[in-house]
Amino acid sequence: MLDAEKPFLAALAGQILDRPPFWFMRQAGRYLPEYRKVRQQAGSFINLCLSPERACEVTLQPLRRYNMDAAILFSDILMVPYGLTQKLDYLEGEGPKLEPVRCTNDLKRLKRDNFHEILAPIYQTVRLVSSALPPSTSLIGFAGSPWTVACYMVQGGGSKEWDKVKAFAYQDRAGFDSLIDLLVDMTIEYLERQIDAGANAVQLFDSWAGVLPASYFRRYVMAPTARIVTALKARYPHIPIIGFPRNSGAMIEEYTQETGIDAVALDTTICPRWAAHKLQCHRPVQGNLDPILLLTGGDAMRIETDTILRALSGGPFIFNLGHGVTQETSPEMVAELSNLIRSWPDRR
Ligand code: 1CP
Repeated sequence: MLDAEKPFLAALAGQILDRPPFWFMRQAGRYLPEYRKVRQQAGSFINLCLSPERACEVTLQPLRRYNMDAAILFSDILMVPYGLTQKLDYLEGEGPKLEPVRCTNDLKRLKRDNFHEILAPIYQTVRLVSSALPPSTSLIGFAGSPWTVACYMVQGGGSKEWDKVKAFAYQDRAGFDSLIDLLVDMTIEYLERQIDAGANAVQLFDSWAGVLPASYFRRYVMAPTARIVTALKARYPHIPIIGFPRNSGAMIEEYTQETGIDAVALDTTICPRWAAHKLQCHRPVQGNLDPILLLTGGDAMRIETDTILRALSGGPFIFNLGHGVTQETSPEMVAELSNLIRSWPDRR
């Protein structure tokens, strides 16, 4: 498929389009009644991720409503620890719970031998979605970045402080390095399989990139990202890689220029005009409407959307949110935002 036929890939290749392509992080999920229905039929969230027909269906649901320029594989960043046989559960209303790995000795519990067998249904989902999409729509594969996945693996779930994972990194460098090395290897293989199955681009979600001091950011966010990019580029030079170093503040400049990623996703806190000057001159950017504006709508949402479009649509740009769609969002508000983005050429 030529980039010209897929606006999302054209923007990632550096083209400036009249109407920026768009998709939304967490565009599939609990804010959609049709998702809740399939989710219930699947029984558990893990079951949903590992049932190719159902996962394909929920991947396509938001596109039927809003016709985004890209679909994102329906799965979760924690399927990588699951493939390494770490015990994982998603508790209703509480988020993910894992049996934590807190020291070198605990790492022995992680087994990589059956990784691809365990995750084979995910590759099958990619194949199903890929063959169902129209030629103008792209399919995004994804993984969590090694640092963010390690956060959940060591902490055992979500956290405000991430004290346990930092303690591991600060006290046992060799041990923590070996966990990161394992995650770099598995992430490369995992994304390679998604690309082989039909993903047109991949995104690395680094949701907790912003909690580290600069020196550790370089070691555990930037260096592993660069290793993944180098390995994928060697085999798939034409597959674009988007990095999302959430809340990394000023470090996003170094991250954008030095990891080799093709495009950078901006979190909600990044000033779009600053990004136009400092980042978009180096790489295409994606972002960054505050997803909470989808709860309130009105002038605040319209003005903020146009501010982003005005600042960034003069360069290679993909409209997105600064973080995921929240569960409380009304589907009608997502329709309004989609229409606003589509009608930008009439207002610019
Ligand atoms: O029961 C349910 O329906 C569970 C809710 C849910 C959903 C819909 C979870 C549990 N994961 C997902 C899907 C998901 N997760 C996608 C699919 C596609 C899409 O975007 O439409 C993606 C890309 C993710 C990625 C993900 N999972 C991230 C990175 C992005 C981000 O949001 O920062 C993270 C941190 C996770 C972990 C996770 N999985 C689920 C939850 C509730 C969480 C967050 C836990 C926390 O608050 O720390």
